[in-house]
Amino acid sequence: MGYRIVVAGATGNVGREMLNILAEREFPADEIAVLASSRSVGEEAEYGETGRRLKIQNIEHFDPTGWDMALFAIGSDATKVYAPKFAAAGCVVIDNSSLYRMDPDVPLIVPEVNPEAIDGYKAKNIIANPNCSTAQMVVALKPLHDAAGIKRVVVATYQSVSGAGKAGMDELFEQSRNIFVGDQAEPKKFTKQIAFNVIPHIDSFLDDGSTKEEWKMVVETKKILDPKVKVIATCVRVPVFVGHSEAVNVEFEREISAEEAQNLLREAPGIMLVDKREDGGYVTPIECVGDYATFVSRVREDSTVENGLAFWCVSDNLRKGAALNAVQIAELLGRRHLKKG
Ligand code: 11C
Repeated sequence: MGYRIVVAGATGNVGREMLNILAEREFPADEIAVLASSRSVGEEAEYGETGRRLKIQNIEHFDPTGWDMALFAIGSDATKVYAPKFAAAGCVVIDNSSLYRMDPDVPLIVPEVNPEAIDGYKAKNIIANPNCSTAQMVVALKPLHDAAGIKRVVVATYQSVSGAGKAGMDELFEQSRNIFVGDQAEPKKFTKQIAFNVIPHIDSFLDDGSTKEEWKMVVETKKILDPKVKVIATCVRVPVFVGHSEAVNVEFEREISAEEAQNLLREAPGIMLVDKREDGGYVTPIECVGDYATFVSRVREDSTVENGLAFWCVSDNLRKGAALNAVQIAELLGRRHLKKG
């Protein structure tokens, strides 16, 4: 006997990837319901490459009673309406929005980093999935933190336009085409031209001059990895369709060489170390698309601080940064709490 699982937001970038990944990983589902807003009712969603097509149902009229888990990729506003309803009906919500991430009664989970924290899900029947830029960074930091104790992280991100949804991808495509044919490249979704440019601004500005995306990397890393770890982030949008990259500098309590770090990262779950120290011996976002791993390259010592290391990491933001992590949480929940069969 398998699970009855719901995917809400099945027409978006992340919802589609959730269906692909459930199918790829042969998630033991007896039944799958795919939900979206009334606009998409009547359409169908593909269940990965299985050839199965699932009819999209209206989330407004869906009764979650008797369903085991729901993967939500519907944004904070809709989550606020539907997550409490699903959770109260006994269907555990695994939510990709930022709404519940910092709620002390909601575990924020990256299965390679803090799987045991999932045991707290019963307080609200909700589990939160982190921001994409946080997820890949904490997977890479975890084995290094266990070995040498991280004091401080300085990170600059290079985030793809798919983090801003389909509208972000369309804007990069249209602006690039318009520039080639000599037309205007007016910004709509982004605040400045994204084609052939980079924009040091993701999400809204906060009073201290940082952005909400940068704040998320700070507070989510503390909640998932260790509240003692200090983080400063500069989050930048780049003209890449899929795949977030990060340049990370870490200061440790104890000495750790680049070679020790490479050996730890090579063995760590969820990481693929590609660090050849030669032309092309590193991973770029184009190469990570469709993959599950967080790729780490360019590991080296940082002599500007005591016990410092620097590295580069890249991951598919729609997968490890969102849909894959959500499916891994569903698998973890099944193994630890909702056993079937
Ligand atoms: C971006 N990281 O690249 C964002 C997208 O809190 O889940 C995901 C926002 C979030 O724009």
